[in-house]
Amino acid sequence: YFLIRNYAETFSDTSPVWYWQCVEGTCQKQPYNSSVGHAPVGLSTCRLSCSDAAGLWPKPTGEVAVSSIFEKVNLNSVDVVPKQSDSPAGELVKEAGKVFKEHIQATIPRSLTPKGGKSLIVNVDIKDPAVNRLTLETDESYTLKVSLTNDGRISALISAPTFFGARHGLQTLNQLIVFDDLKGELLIPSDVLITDKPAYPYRGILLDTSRNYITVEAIKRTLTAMGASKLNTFHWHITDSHSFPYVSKSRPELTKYGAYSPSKVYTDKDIRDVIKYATVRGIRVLPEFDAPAHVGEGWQNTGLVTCLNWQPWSSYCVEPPCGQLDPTKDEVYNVLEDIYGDMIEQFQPDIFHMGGDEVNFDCWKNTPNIVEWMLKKGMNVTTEKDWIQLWTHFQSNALERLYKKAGREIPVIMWTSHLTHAEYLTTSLPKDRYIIQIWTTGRDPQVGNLLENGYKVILSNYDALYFDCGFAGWVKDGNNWCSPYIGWQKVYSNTPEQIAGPTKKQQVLGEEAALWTEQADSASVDTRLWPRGAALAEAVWTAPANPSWEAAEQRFLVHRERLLELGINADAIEPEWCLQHEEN
Ligand code: CP6
Repeated sequence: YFLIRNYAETFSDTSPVWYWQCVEGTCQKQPYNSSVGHAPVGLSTCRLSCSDAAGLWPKPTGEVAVSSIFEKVNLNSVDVVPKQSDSPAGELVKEAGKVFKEHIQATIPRSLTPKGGKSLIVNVDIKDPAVNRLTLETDESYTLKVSLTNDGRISALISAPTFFGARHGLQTLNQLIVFDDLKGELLIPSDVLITDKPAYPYRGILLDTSRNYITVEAIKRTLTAMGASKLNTFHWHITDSHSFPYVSKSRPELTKYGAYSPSKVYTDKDIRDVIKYATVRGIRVLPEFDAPAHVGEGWQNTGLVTCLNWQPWSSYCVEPPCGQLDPTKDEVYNVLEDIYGDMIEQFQPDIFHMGGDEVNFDCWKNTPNIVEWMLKKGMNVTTEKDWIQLWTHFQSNALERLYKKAGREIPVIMWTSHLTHAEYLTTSLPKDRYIIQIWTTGRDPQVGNLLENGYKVILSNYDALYFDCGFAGWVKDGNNWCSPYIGWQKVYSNTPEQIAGPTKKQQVLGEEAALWTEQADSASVDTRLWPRGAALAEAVWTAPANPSWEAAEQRFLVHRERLLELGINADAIEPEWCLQHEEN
């Protein structure tokens, strides 16, 4: 954006050589000469008045009326004022107000200090100020108005049923305040009316912090970008067989033996810090404790895990190192109860993820004490059904311990697995207790069966939402572990309606992109997640009936620039030339 000034300065010229003008719905570069009869504007300002939906991302689902007349904002006189000041929501609005100001500051290049302008007061009116936790029923809608007051100030009003809606309104307002590089001014449209609400309540990102440790700093960058894109669920896949960075208050030895190093851990303080950072940005932190498979490091001395590090690994697990809890040991459920209790206390989750993916029956079958236990109980050990029975024993005991610690029948998410196959589904995982997260493709017959049986589902179909795929890492069966790379266009088009169909989309709670970290760590999370995570955000917030990435491309490029401003290393997807030139 600063090319114009620098270019002019290079040539010892104080006036710009070009400016942007909205011509028939596209921003076009115009030669500048001082006889231009109106104030020339920079690209960011032009986009606001010229782009589809004022360049907002995700695109609002209600009314969007934004004037193309701008007012200059005085950066030093911006105030966000909660009407319900002494309330849980009021406190959150004060924090969100700080984030709002930081985001405005981030649009301004360090070398420039915009001068003058009108003061901006943002009044936030929340109907239910007691709500400070997100649930699947939380109303996230908002209305945003901007107008000029008689006494020469700019007034914004955000009204919402809850803090979570109000926060989205603040984010939309953030996107409407632009720094005009040509004028060196901070601008806001003088007249705005926007009504908006998400199409789906669950809009998530999964981050695996076990295969590689992810720093709290990188997690916070992820939350910043999520908030800026109106995603609302950070699914923390905090443990797996590779490492155990989660510090459990009651079972700290799991971390002592299971973390990669004493510093590659998440302490109680780290976790509370992450949760606070997330809540202010409208995001729930959803803990997953994956079991009975995907355990290993940390459990070595407990005697509760079988096939730990067995070889050849491919006979006993999907990826090494293998490890699976032994469902026949009563002590397993005591440890689980303790971990669940710690997590419930820290996260105060409205829903809990119990994992349940990729259980390998040959692992249990080759464990003599398990076979012995089953035979003693009069069970068989030959067919798939027998192992399903053992797993169901595990799942019902684990669930009971979770409910006990939650003090209620907390809704539980489980991955698609053998248990979600048609023949076992309704008996193993009753639909009033379990939400199913689908990681297999949308074409999997399981999807139709889950929907037919009335289950609520979350879509994470790997052919569109596995953001770890397509990178040169470890090879399995002669092929890349997972491939190919999934382009943002595919993510954008993967709306619930496209996968579940128009009649069953009500059963879809939303979607989640997954970043498994076998081939990623803190250095790569930004480029893997962004800007593709934003493509997912519009697929579930706006959920266009006929998604067209072509129609969204210019706005998407603008949003990617916003993420860069916020310090997110969002990947480039095409030459900057495309940001400046629209195909007609
Ligand atoms: N780890 C866990 C993983 C995967 C899953 N669960 C996974 C499976 C297949 C692909 C990518 C990731 N690495 N715990 C599946 C839910 Cl292609």
